[in-house]
Amino acid sequence: ESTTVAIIGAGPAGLTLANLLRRDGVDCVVLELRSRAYVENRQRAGILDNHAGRIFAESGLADQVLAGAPVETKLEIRYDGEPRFLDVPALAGDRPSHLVPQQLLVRRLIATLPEEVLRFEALDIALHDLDTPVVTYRDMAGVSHELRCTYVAGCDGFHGISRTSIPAGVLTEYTFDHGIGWYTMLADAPAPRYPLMGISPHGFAAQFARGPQASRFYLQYRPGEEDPRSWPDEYAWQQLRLRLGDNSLPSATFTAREIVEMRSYVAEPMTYARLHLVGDAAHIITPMGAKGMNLALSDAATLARAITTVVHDQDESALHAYSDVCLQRTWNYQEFSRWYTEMVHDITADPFRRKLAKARLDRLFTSPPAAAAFADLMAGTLT
Ligand code: FAS
Repeated sequence: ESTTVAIIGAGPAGLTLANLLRRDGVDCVVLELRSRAYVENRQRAGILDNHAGRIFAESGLADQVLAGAPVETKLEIRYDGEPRFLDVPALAGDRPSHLVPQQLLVRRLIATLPEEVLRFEALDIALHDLDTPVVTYRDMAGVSHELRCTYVAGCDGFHGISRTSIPAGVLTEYTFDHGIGWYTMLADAPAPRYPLMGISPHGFAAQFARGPQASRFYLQYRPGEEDPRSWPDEYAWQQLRLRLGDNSLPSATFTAREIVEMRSYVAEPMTYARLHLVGDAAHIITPMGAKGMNLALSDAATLARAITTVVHDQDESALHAYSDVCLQRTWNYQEFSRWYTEMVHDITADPFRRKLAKARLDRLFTSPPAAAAFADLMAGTLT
């Protein structure tokens, strides 16, 4: 069997790439390790930034993907309980983001692809000879398959097999441990009027809507020093009231609890022979600024455009530039995410650096160019 692009992984990156390629008449096959049900129910990101929304709008997919998705409005930041508001879409020049849960996006992107393109529960996927690629895998019946292709798109996330198929010594890998953990809890507590962040000497907290009568809460903790999984729920509620400056928060039941330790990772280059890494397969960013899924979608759009240009115009220039274009955007967002993390978290006991973080925050409310620069990155920049 043969195809132009073998896409490894049916997450946001792989499914967006498949949809964009097919829109441009380029054939592809998506090989996914897990079942359709597993992939469609994995909850993760919640925000589709404006740039990512435009990717779907420009490819005629907006109706399927964005249908009914609420538009982001203001952001409320309380410093020691003192509320201040940023109208991020307006500050970004009327470029609103959409609130789209990742599993809903994945479900909608699967629905727009014909059955024959998607191969779920593809086992033991292996890449061979990346100059003239062949992908082998086994189906659930135990039958072995061989897929010849012109290109391989490694969309299989951080723990996939694409990046590790690149020979040792080729990649330069960058890792960073932010020294911060988030304890996140789902609860049937009424959603806040706006996405809410609390900054206080007790640490960072946040409350975002997850439907009209549900909220996702976040509490900063210090990995290695604290383990929030041992915290009684009442202590978590007490910390949320303290850090969000909201004594009216009810002690509702937590329906889900999770801890996320903030780490960043980037592998360079994102291309080796005819393998192109896309999304989490190449980089991991903290959820601060909600750029993980949006970076994956931007990589997918860049690769789709590049491959389409080769297939239709025999012009390989965009494909040769793929890695550099995506890495420039990735490092731009890594810097933004770290800048944002330092601004809102209790990241240091050093009083001087705490004053710097406060000055960084105040500038957003006193300097229109500073506020516009922040909003531009929240909306998603083209580079
Ligand atoms: P994904 O990991 O989503 O998809 C990879 C796909 O490849 C999966 O379906 C996997 O099953 C499959 N796969 C893996 N190995 C394979 C193999 N060997 N063969 C075939 N297929 C294979 N981002 C945000 O922007 N905001 C957030 O709030 C946010 N919260 C997050 C919370 C958590 C707990 C996690 C883990 C991530 C969060 N992220 C968030 C980041 C997340 O959304 C990723 O950036 C996004 O899923 C990246 O999409 P993909 O690159 O498609 O990778």
